[in-house]
Amino acid sequence: MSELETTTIHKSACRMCHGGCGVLVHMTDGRIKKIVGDPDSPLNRGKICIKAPASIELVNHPDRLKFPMKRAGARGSGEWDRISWDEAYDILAERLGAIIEENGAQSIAIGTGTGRHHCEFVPRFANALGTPNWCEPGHAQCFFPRVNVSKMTFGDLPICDYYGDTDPDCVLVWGHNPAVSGPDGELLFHSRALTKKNTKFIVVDPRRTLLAEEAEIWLQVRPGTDDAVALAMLNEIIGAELHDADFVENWTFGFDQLKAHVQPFTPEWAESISWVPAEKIRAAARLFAASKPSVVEWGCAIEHSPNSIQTARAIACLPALTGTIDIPGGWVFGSHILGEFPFLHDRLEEDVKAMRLGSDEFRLLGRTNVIPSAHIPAVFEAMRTGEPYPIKAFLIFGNNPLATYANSALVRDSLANVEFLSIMDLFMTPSAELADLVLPAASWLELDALTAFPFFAETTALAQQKLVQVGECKQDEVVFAELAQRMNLGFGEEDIESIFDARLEAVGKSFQELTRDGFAHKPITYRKHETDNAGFNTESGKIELYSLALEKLGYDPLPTYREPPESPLSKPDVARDYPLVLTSGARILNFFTSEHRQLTRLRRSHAEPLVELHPETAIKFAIRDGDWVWIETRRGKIRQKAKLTDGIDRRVVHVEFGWWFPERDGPEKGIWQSNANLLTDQGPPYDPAMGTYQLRALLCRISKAPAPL
Ligand SMILES: Nc1nc2c(c(=O)[nH]1)N[C@H]1C(S)=C(S)[C@@H](COP(=O)(O)OP(=O)(O)OC[C@H]3O[C@@H](n4cnc5c(=O)[nH]c(N)nc54)[C@H](O)[C@@H]3O)O[C@H]1N2
Ligand SMILES: Nc1nc2c(c(=O)[nH]1)N[C@H]1C(S)=C(S)[C@@H](COP(=O)(O)OP(=O)(O)OC[C@H]3O[C@@H](n4cnc5c(=O)[nH]c(N)nc54)[C@H](O)[C@@H]3O)O[C@H]1N2
Ligand code: SF4
Ligand SMILES: [Mo]
Repeated sequence: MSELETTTIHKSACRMCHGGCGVLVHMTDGRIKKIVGDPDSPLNRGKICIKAPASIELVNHPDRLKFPMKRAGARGSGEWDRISWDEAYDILAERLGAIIEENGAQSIAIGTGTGRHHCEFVPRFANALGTPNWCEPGHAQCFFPRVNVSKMTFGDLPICDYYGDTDPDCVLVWGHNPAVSGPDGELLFHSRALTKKNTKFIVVDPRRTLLAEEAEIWLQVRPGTDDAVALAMLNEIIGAELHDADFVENWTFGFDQLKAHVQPFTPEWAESISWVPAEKIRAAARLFAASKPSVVEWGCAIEHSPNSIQTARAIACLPALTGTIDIPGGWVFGSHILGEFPFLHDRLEEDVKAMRLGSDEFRLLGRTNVIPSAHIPAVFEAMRTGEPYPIKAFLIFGNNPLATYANSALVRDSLANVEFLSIMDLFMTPSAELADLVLPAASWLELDALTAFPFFAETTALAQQKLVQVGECKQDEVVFAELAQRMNLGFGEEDIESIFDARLEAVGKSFQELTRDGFAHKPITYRKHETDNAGFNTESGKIELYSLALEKLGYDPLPTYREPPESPLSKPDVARDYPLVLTSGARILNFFTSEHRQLTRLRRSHAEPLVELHPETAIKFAIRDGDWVWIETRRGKIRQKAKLTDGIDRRVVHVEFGWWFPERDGPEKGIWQSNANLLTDQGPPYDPAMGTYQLRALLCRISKAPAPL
């Protein structure tokens, strides 16, 4: 280092996944040199994963989109003209203005992806624009089923208390792999650390994960049948009177109804459905009931099936029965450090809200949801058919729709039908190649953001600060405000710092002050329901084993089982041709959704997409470890490389999701080769309340494939 160079250290929060691990960013003469964990962060306490240092490569990557671009040739031809932001805003204002005038704002759909820095600003922008139709591939099938179920059952979202002096005695890990996925970043480190302590693990997963290896009990469930297992655990706990009778009596509502309801759902009944031996289900129920404090780590696998709400409801009833709620080391409610986010929901008139696609049928998704959203299949159908009204424009801010929505071929056909497609992204993805306008997005080191973690519990507020500028990249939030100004929307025009400052009033700091400190923390207090007999924020004031909210919406108030729509039991005729059960998308440490495939540091140790097979299944099809394998469903056919493991059932196949190959020439960049969503289905049936479609329990067949060219 020359004598003139100066190094400064800045606090920020890593956003290479949707977590927010506190980090220290070392800068020398305006360049990022090093990213290390912030030991002061109450969340990750100095730990980071391999993705955080790879951010430096992301910031400087030669393939980054750096300027707005407008399509020059035919759609998907890969021909682009560089334009200025001014011109981009002119195009947007003109095209959107014309659609609003002719068809109404509801004919503009807004898309985004999961939990990134701007995720709350996207529905806010949709509201500002006047459209009820915003969507993201992870909303009905990721986290929001859990959030909504929690609000309806407990009045708030419980999180696992890893933050105080008491460790959980038992962790019930359900359809979740936090030791890899985070997913709020720091959970990765907490879950791994607990395996070294006395905490016992029960893991419900079709694959033997790192935590399953360490577990007291591993329930190797057939994909998509978690509801049956959870109901049987309720049956066992209630039938053997293992529940906390005092807690149930004082703090829950509907125990007698639940008791009568779960009587038929014996562990033997669940065994015949889920392939999990009845004795193991009993043992898991008994261990969970005997442990206090205990927690549930539930993940998105329970939400990748069309019974997402009732599956989450059945699981949520378990800790309610054992009374491990809001106690040290238990399932606790957060401290909600920030003031409310200004979503601008009231900007939409009731008749406009009523036009939200799919909201008549999926009333939890489209109406009472904590952030009401449109039904994805209905949005794509409106693009294709113009029914019930046309979607003329789709504006996407951070989503690669061909990679992450179900049934990529249908998605492609739907996108081809919209008159105007605009995509804002860090890179020219295969989906962005189909757009008319592409906008360059700033990465997490290039923007200011305020986020509170864990999501919806908000014990810790984190500031990200803009440290570098790449090309003409902008952060999405700024684009929303500038576009709102350009279009004279009269809503959503404020600068983002004023929004951050308003949310931080409760903390007593400005955003600038938070930026200096990196974070603000509000510790969790316990047994809040006992304080002044406050109870729970539900209609009955108690934990609702019987959900009055669901009943009011016209859905089952008690948890139910529903066989996956394409399974050996529900479609035996299809199973004759497609005899294996397919699941998809278990998270990979190196990547985030369809991201990071271009970062050499992360790609090096996971170069190709892998399909997991049992060695005996592989022998049947003459497949060896490392061979390319065709995986085929009734929707499509892809190739991934065989990874043989006896940690998966002989009847089950797991494919990775999110795969495309940024290094390939041509605009398609290999999106049609190994992409799991060529196999999945967007069709009905959906979760009756949330509209969830099926990503993880389908029927497939396999065969040996030649290596792709
Ligand atoms: N590194 C990294 N971290 C991530 C992400 C990423 O892409 N990469 N993605 C983020 C996102 S969007 C999310 S939603 C979270 C997801 O993170 P998690 O909620 O942990 O979910 P997954 O890892 O997708 O899957 C968890 C487990 O579900 C199992 N599984 C598959 N089918 C079933 C089933 O039918 N039932 C049960 N019980 N289990 C099943 C898989 O074997 C897997 O081990 O991670 C987030 N964090
Ligand atoms: N088969 C199958 N499909 C799945 C899943 C599965 O397990 N199996 N998981 C589902 C789940 S849980 C989820 S949450 C979704 C995930 O779906 P998404 O979160 O939508 O993920 P991506 O499609 O990878 O889109 C993210 C895009 O945003 C870009 N990006 C990153 N940061 C920014 C930013 O700050 N601004 C902008 N404008 N762009 C940015 C990235 O480069 C990337 O192209 O996928 C779902 N799809
Ligand atoms: S877990 Fe997520 S937030 Fe934490 S360091 Fe890794 S990528 Fe960053
Ligand atoms: Mo997700």
